[in-house]
Amino acid sequence: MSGVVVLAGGVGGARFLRGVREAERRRENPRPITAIVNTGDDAWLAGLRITPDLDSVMYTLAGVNDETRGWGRVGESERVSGELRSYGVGWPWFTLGDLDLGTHIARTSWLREGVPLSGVVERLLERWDIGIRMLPTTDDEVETHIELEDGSLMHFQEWWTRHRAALPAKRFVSVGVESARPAPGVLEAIIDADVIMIATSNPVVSIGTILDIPFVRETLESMTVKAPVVGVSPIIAGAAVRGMADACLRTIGVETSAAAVARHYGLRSEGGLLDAWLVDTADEDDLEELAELGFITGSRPLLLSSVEESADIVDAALALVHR
Ligand code: FO1
Repeated sequence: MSGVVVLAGGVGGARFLRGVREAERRRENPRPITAIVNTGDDAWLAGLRITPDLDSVMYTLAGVNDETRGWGRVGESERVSGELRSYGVGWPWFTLGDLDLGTHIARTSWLREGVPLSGVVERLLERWDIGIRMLPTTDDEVETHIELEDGSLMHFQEWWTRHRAALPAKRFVSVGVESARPAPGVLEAIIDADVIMIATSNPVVSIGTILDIPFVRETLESMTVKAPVVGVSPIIAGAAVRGMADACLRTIGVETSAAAVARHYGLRSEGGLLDAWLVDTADEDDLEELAELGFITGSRPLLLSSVEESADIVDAALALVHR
């Protein structure tokens, strides 16, 4: 059995995974953890392959992430990015730190040797012992783009970091998704899992983009998967905790509430994703409606304020399906 399998995005997902690792460490018999991480934010930049969500998880669980900015390395410097800006190379609004560039150069050199992204992740993790297994959702390049009002496509990173998701978006497009396939180990981990967790990541551009890779959603929702699926709400008191999840939810016509996200993910017994859904105490009013729909529900404070607190949140979520 592949233990605890977690679908996760970047910054919020990394903090959630730190809680999953701590929760398992506190158990008498810790189970293996497999993170299936979103690759839709990835981009080619200055000739290098950037994989923000994989890097956020790797750096955070290695304890070398910049806790303040939420992305990149602690103790970072930006000498090379100043040079790139002077040459007009890359995106001036997307800073690649010097240490971070080390990761991108290593990744790109291996990719150029023909190593698939999943192999690159394995090699990077030989250096950072993060205590969990991390899989990219796919080895194929499937990048999230935004279709703007005028019909043009903009890369997610430009919309997100340059425009702070303030440009009205008509829809999200995962370019090339039709021909993509899950990375080695992804479907097997889902099928063999003891329990599957949906992290407090952006339901649209982190979790949704994982589910949109062919066969992922179908496998998760098929009854061959015996593991219960429990999610933790990324919305607290009707507001997105991190990033601009509300802008993304609005784009797909989903209300920014704990209940609306659960309904969006759907109930497992009706062909959806979730068996159980944990909300913040501020959203307890939503629980009655969700329970009537058939969700197993619970509530507690959900701010991932510390590793201990994150582990307590994970334990509370697991308790919903380990009755
Ligand atoms: N986010 C920003 O808001 N500004 C940046 O300059 C920036 C640079 C950056 C470099 C590497 C990396 O892995 C992530 C970076 N991010 C930056 C965050 C990134 O947009 C997010 O991690 C995700 O892509 C969105 O969740």
